[in-house]
Amino acid sequence: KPRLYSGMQPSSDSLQIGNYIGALLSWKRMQEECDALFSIVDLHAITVPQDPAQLRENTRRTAAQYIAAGIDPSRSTLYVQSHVPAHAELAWVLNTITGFGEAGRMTQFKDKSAKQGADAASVGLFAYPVLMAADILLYRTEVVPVGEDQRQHIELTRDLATRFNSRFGDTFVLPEARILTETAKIYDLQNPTAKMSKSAESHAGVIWLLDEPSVTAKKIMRAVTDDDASVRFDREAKPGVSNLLSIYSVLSERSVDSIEDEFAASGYGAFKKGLAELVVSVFEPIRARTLEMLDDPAELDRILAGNAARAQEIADQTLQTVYDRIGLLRRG
Ligand code: AQP
Repeated sequence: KPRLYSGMQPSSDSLQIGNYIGALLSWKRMQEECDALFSIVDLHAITVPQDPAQLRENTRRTAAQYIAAGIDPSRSTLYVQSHVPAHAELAWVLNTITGFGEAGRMTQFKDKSAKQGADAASVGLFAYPVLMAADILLYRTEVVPVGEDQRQHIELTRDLATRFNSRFGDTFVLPEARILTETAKIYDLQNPTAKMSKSAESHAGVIWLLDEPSVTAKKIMRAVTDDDASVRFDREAKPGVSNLLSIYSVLSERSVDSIEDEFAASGYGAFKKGLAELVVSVFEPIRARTLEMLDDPAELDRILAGNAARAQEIADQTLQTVYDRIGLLRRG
């Protein structure tokens, strides 16, 4: 089975529907045919300021949502990144073979640091893609399912792996990005040309997995559309309606065409009502299961510890090989 690696940051107390559609749904499918590792990447989350108590809580909540959404911790390795020290250790080694200019060309860093202001951005944020390369390379990963925005980071990972292999001998497997389709990208309901995001400034356009059903329904009913009153997919001219159609299509496993046909004669109200019912019916059981698991944090921690041990076994082997190849003296 091909080895697969992916992760998500514990950067809020609930995941949003974009994380579900863009990541969890495909992870759930891919765990059947891959040897998958799914990480809660807390070391990545701290590249922007986090409240310590909240971060701890969000880490458990993210794990619970992974499991409630269908990631099976007895089949896939679901663990917390910082529980496996080799991530930070390999990242340090990779930092030493990464060019300063090379890292500076990463567009995500440019975007995020511009948002924060150049002086507020940390060295950690700058080195984020190198840590991501370490995550992937530690496990001899072959497949990395990511959105289009991560393509550049996977390219960097491949460059670093190639560089290391040619300098120190064949050590790393070159991973392939499995780029998720454009329809898997979900936009903010209030600002449908911007990606829906956990760290959006306003929550009005974000559908949270753990929102009360009535709140979810209200947000969908208030989603920005247009005055054309026709339920039709046109990303350019009708971004709001197109976004709602994407969500409808993915969650109902129906084609956009058939949904357009169904609502051809009705206005936006009926369409939104149908979508709200659909979203609530998918999220309600996930929400209930998540809250149930959060009632027993000791059991959740036990699962995470067992999975971290499994991940660590693989990671430590790779790290030891790397240390030997670059000439670090083994502790006697
Ligand atoms: N709007 C989205 N549409 C489709 N997929 C999405 N993902 C996130 N937003 C959307 C996917 O979810 C995973 C989460 O990755 P992450 O936690 O590392 O951060 P992100 O991509 O930056 O996600 P957020 O929600 O926007 O988090 P913050 O605000 O913390 O940066 C990835 O697989 C991503 O593609």
